[in-house]
Amino acid sequence: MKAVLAALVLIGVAMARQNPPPVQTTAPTPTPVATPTQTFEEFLAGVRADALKAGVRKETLDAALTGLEPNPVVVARDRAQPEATQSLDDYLAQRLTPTRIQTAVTMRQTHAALLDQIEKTYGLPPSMMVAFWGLESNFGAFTGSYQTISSLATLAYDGRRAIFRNELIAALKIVDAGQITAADLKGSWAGAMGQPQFMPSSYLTNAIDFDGDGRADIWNALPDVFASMGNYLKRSGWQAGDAWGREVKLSKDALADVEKGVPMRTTGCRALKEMTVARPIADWTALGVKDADGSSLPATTLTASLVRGQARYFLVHRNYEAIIAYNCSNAYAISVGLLADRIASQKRPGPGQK
Ligand SMILES: [Ca+2]
Repeated sequence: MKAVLAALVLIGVAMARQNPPPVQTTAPTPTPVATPTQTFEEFLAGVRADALKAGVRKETLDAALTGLEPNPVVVARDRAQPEATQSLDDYLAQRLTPTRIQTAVTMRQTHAALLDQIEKTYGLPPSMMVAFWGLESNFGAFTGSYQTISSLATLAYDGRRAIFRNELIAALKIVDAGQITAADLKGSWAGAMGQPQFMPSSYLTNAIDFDGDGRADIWNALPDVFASMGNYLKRSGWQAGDAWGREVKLSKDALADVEKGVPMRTTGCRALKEMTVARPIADWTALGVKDADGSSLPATTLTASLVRGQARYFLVHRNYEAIIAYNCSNAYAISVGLLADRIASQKRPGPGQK
């Protein structure tokens, strides 16, 4: 699960009865930061003992943990109070810039053969892989330069959060397996790694060595990057050939009827609780929901849930929940879907065309 990062980066959007509240876009502190009663060295000794029990070799631990210090920059980032708030609508406007869309279209063309090949294995369309890639790491340009082991040790120690301690042990397993050296294991300050921004536990479950060189290199090898994303989505329930959802229009009356007649979900991660239960398209049509261009909703056997911004509304299908499994945020997931649509709608040049 990438939920660790999602819990930190709360870019959810609330589907409240009134106007949805604004969205936090910087990382809040999820739990009060306790003053540690252990020294950092004592903490590391405990991690070391647990990692050994989990099968990590002594030599790996010696190399990775000796001389490790908490990173004060990570502590500062972690403790920073959220500064900005942003609605779903503003988030979309900021993320889906003409430059990003154009780059995405170009990247889809540049890597067409590889993306098409990976789609055959995992069922995730190239437009989706490129959309995830673009939003996670700006097409691989920004993967984070923090030492992952140091970041996770800092976060686990400072505030005593078990979730980061588990991620730290997962990171040590990755190094122990020879996937990458501890020095090259880098990512965001919060521990998300490489071009798909996987947490270490997610890497252990989902990363794929698609080019067959013996390492699942999500930092540098595009075949591994795209295949790992495809595998993640497939494992999260992505159904090949299904749509993710679409933007829709609701009149004021229709919105009032939806609020009266369609309950919100009560289970799942935060973003899922911010959407309605799933209903057949015929029900949404009966409630007065229209396609974004004002026409009737297209027929589909897929059920749909409503995701609501301040002025923009979306009906989403089961594949949307696979995107949410990658990052539990409606603003994020809608961005991925819309960007993928923009990529897929671009006609690729045929043979002999430029
Ligand atoms: Ca590889």
